[in-house]
Amino acid sequence: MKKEIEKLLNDQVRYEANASMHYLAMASWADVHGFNGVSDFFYANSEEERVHMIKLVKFINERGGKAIVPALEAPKANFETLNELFEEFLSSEIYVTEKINEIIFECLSHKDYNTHNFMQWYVAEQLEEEAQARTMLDKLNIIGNDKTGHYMFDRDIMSFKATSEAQTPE
Ligand code: OFO
Repeated sequence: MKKEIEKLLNDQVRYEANASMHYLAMASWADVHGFNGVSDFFYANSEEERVHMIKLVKFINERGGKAIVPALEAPKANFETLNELFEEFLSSEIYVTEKINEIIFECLSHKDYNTHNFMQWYVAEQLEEEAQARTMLDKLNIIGNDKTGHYMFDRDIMSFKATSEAQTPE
């Protein structure tokens, strides 16, 4: 594996690890504020990001590179509103998508078609996650400051997730 690609993949390990910790902090905030559905949603997302990170670590090592387990900064722990939480979720996903696109670009310019192929899974995953974050933020924007609306959003969030997954084209 080319050193440039190995470096980008190791950077990606850090972004996935950061997303995992970021979502863990969001889950914990929701947990202590009584939003149990939102908290379950972010605990599950934190776990998913950890899986994405491990997949990259294994790939780098299998291809003769050396995966680096990164040191991380503490994630933001306090949020004012559910909207703020989901705005951060969407911007985190948009950021990760940009980073994945950079890897795809470099894979093509270095003719690394194996890594390009491997990264297609991440491209599809980002499409789904960004769409999901947008749907949830749209719902919260409709709800505004209505407490009953927040209660119902929290109750229904896992079914939104299931629905958006079912709607994702193969
Ligand atoms: Fe790793 O899937 Fe989004 O960030």
